[in-house]
Amino acid sequence: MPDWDLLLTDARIATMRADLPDYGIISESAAIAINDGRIEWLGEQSQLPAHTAIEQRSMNGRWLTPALIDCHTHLIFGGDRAAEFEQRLKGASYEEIALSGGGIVSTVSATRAATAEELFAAALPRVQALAREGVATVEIKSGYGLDLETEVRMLEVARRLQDATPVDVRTTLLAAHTVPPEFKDDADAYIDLVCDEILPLVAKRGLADAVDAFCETIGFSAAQVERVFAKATQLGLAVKLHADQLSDSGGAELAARFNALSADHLEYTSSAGVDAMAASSSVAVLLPGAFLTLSETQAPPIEALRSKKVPIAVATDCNPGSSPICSLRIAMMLASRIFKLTPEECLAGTTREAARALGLLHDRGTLEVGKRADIAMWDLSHPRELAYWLGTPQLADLLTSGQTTRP
Ligand code: DI6
Ligand code: FE
Repeated sequence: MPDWDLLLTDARIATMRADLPDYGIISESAAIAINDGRIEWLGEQSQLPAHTAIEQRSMNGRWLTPALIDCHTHLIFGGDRAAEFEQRLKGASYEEIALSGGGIVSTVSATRAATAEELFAAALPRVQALAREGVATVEIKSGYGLDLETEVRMLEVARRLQDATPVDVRTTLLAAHTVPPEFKDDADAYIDLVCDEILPLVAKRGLADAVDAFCETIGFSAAQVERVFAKATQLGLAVKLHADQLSDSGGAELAARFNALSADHLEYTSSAGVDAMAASSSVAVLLPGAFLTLSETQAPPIEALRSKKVPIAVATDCNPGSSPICSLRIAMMLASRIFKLTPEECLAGTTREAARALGLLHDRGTLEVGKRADIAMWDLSHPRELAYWLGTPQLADLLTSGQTTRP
C-alpha cells in the first residue's frame, strides 16, 4: 500500500503531455499523489489504489496544470530605460539608441554601479511577481556586467534569488551580450576575455547552467559567437542563442549547428534557418514582449516552425530595454494576439516546451509520474482561459516540489 505525503482529489487535470491531445486532459475527476516532492500517482480518481496519505486536499473541481516556466529573462539589472522608451516613442530606433551609446550599454553602467544587495532587492519583487502568476521555474541571464566581476555578481545574485524564493532559478551566462565600452574598437579582444577568463571561472564555480550570446550587428558576429559556443561546449555547458532578432544573421543555423537548447526571438529567421532547427533539437523561444516594445513588424516564421514541428516556447524576455514586462501571462496573451499561437500552444510554450528549452523536460513541464510536483491550481472553467484573460487573478495555489507557496 503506497504512503503519500499529499493527495489532491476532485481535480481537473491538464497534463500538457505531448502524446495526448487536447491539453493532455486525462480526466475531469482526477487525483494526483505526491511523495518526496514528486508526482507518484496520477489518474482517474475511480482508479486510485489503496493508500495512506499524510494530507488529503479536495480541489473541488479546480484545474491543475504544470506550474509555468519563464525560460528567458534578464530580470537582474541596475536602473531602468524609461527615458529611452520615451525617445523611441519620439521616433528613435532601438539600434540608433544602441549605436549612440545608449541601450544595453547604459544598463551595463547602472548594473556595474549597483551592489549585489541593490541588484537583489530590485530583482526579488520581479521573481515574486512571476510566482504570483504560477511560475515555479525562471531562467535568469547575466549580460549587463560585461566584465568578470559584474557578470559573476549578477550570477551570484541569481543564485541567491533561488535560495530566497520558492522559485527554481536557472542561470545563464550572457557575457557575449554586447561589446563593452572599454573594448569598443576590439570586439575580438573582448571575446578573448569571455573565453579565456569569464567562462572558465563561471564554469569552475558552477555559477551558470548554460551560456547565451547575442548574434546581431549590435551584438556579435556568427564567428565570434562560435568561439564562445566552442569554449562553452568544451567546458560542458549547454548553449542557447539570441538569434535573428533584428536581422537575419544566420542565428538559427548557428544555434542548430551547436545543438543549442534554444534559439530565441527568430523574427528574421529564414526558411533555411527553420529547416536547420527542425533537424536539430533546438526549441524556438518566442518573445512577443520584445516584438511589441520595439514596434517590430516582422513576426517570426510561426507557420514554418509549426509545420516543421520545431517545438515552440514563449517567455517574457523581462529586461529594461526591449521588454519591460514581468508577467508570463501577458507574454502568453501577446503570443496569442500578435503571433496567433493557439491557447494550447501558449500553455505548452510556458510549460512543456519551456522546460525543454531549459533541458529540464525529463524533470518538469508536464504532469507525469516521476516529475517534480510543480503544480499550478487555477480557478478557471478551462485552461484555454490562461491565454485569454488578463489581469484577473486566477491562481489559487502553486506547489513547488509538492510544497504550497501561496504566492
Ligand atoms: N535582445 C533583447 O531583446 C535583450 N537582449 C537582447 O540581446 C534586450 C536587452 C536590452 O535592451 O537591455
Ligand atoms: Fe533576451
